[in-house]
Amino acid sequence: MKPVEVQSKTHQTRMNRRKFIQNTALTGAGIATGVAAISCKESDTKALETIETASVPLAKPTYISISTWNTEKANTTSGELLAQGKPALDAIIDGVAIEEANEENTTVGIGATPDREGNVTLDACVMSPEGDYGAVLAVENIVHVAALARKVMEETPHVIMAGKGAEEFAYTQGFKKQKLLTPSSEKAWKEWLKTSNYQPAINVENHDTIGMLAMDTSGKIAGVCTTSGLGYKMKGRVGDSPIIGAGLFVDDQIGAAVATGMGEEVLKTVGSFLVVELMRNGMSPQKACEEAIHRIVKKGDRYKDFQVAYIAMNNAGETGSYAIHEGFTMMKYSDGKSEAIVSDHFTKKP
Ligand code: SD4
Repeated sequence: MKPVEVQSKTHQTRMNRRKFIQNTALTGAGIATGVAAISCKESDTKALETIETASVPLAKPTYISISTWNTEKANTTSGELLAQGKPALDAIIDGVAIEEANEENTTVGIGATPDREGNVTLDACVMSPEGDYGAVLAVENIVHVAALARKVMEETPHVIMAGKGAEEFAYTQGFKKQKLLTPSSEKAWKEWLKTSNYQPAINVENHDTIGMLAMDTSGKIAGVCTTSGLGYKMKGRVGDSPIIGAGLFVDDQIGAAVATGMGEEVLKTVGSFLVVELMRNGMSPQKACEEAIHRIVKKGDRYKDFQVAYIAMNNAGETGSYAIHEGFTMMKYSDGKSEAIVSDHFTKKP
């Protein structure tokens, strides 16, 4: 792949201009960089008129990484790679690998909570700026399933691989076999067996599915989601996280969204695709996340017992997040600064 530094200024200018015009046409918000306005030709009169009448807010950040929950180390790792000019997809795969290898995170990678029969099965997917997709479902014995999903995308004629087939494919790609059930996750599972009460917690702050979206210095957007799914799920259960449009969706021309929480509800509303389509129709990332949550809560009262949250970014560098309940945080790293953004939520008292 062409190194980012080598991409000519002309390329970047062209891209910024293209993105700006498109964004302006879609949102009317007039979010621009100076470069975009300067580089417009006469043939773009219509777009220029919009530029001239629109207010021009702060310049777009040169790169951004956002992630679900308090996953600061992972998100900062991604952000710092972006700062070095690494492509968005590389940055986020390396970023989420931190949580996949973190034994204390009981919902991702090694040390994750198993299904009710004691098997740790992982789900992950990736989407590239080109709109390509790869996913693995219910994979055992492999820690870095996000990287494996990327291999499915890049090295196979398929987009989804599941179970044993995905695991065997991993070994052909040089992944190591590793036991994912740690002494502590095994102990917790044995405790759980005493009651076998299946009650997914509303929030598992600091330790939950990690979804990450990034825009790199050339303006390209990629996304990833990696998880062990709901703790003590039925054997064979797969959630939203590895499913395109539900757990993750990226359209580099518009933006990207990723979900966390009760996957069954995200699947039924095709949540991440919905967020991106709402942005395509002019909504900000924040409003789009809010509308996607409203689609879930308006179905009845069941939302009182589960959490769902979305994070999103658009190609102008705006970000947003929204959850059903209090307690969800989005990490954001842009232009050298890391922030933990406490998400607004639907059940907030007026
Ligand atoms: C799932 N959405 O498997 C995942 C779990 C999750 O926060 O994100 N938990 O349903």
